[in-house]
Amino acid sequence: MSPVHRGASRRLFIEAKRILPGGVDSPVRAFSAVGGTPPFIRRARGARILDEDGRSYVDFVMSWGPLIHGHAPAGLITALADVAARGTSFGAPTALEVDLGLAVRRLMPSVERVRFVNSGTEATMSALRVARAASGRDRVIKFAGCYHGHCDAFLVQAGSGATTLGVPTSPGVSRAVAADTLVAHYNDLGSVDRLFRAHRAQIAALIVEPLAGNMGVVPPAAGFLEGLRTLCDRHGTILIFDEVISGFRVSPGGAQERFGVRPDLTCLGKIIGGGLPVGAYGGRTDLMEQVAPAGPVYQAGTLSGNPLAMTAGLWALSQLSPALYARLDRLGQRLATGLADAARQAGLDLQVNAHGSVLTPFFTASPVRDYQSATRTDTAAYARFFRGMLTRGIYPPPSQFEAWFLSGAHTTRHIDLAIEAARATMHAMRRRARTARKKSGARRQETGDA
Ligand code: KE4
Repeated sequence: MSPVHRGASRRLFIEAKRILPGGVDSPVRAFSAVGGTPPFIRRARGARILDEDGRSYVDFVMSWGPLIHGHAPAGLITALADVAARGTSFGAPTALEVDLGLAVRRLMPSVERVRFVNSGTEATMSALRVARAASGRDRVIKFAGCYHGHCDAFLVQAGSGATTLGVPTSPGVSRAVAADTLVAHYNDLGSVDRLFRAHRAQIAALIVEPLAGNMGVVPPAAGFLEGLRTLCDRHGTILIFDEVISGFRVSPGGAQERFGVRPDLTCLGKIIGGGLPVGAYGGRTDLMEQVAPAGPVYQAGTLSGNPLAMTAGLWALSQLSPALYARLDRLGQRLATGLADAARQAGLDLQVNAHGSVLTPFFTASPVRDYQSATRTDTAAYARFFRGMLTRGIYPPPSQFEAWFLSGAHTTRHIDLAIEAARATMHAMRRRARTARKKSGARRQETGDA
């Protein structure tokens, strides 16, 4: 298939690079890992996005997770228009923040107190500060390939865009900060135990994505989360669940409800804002009462808890239902099975890690259970697959190390369109690989290298 010539997006990308670093406001959007020009999006509705060249795509990025109800649902737009007319931000308390805080606690009882912020990064950064203050310790354990936003302490062997761009440990993070960040291996309790033994009584917190999404989707192995809980209890370390992706995604109560492990602190984002900028951190009362002005741990934010974002979050949580999750599970399973079948028919090695409405296809014959196995997969194949899907009107994440997201706006038809596009793309990949091998063989014969 010839590459899509996107005149308007191409012109906009050139112009964007003259004012925005890389032409984007978040690195993964620049398509560096998959090549080509990113479509500039004009508008979206339901499961579809429309670019500036008038091309429509079935969207499996969904703004990287917040849009569990799809793009621009009518109820949300109405609620936002109504509340915006009364003022967008006051810098003063509102009842809406209380309502959303209570809604979060009803769904996640471990969140006894909560503070709203404006992004997942702010949530994780603040949770770590609370843990350090409460414990009087400095060190933090994270996992290679997990991504907790761009706070310095977490940009060490980070996943998501940091891995996608080949800078899992970012320049600009001071050696002193990096020295306090210890890195373990996901689904490997032994690697965690060894860090605890080596840094006894110095570890303030352990932060984990209870369902990893930023090395691609990697579910927790049986007993892994329970083991983390046990080790943290044994060493007096605060267990932080980064549920920015999994919160309200894998179940109404997030991964902590789905897997039955209670963290001390939880970080939230994405769905909690319904598509507007909201993050949150919360958990045990004794910890959260350390946060100013109740306690001495300072954290603040001009637009934290603003009525627009609170309204969007309240609407999003109010629409969560058992029927929605049952539907998302069915559609996620259908897509995962369809991608695997397409690869088998094309004779390509593919592993599809899936959990409910999030999944990641990896081009490899081996299981993907952690960062090491994820980074050994054929990312060039993923890039070819991505370009083929985009050409065929499907918009997956432009990186191997991300999750595909479904929503309540996706239908069986959308899933089947994606599967049909995957079949055609994978067959084309197979044909191209065969042709390349034949040409390579012919060249070797000519030069006598055979
Ligand atoms: P934000 O600061 O981007 O709102 O949240 C940071 C964050 C924290 N924790 C987890 C588990 C996350 O996945 C994220 C952000 N996710 C990425 C996608 N993997 C956001 C997309 C982007 O960086 O452009």
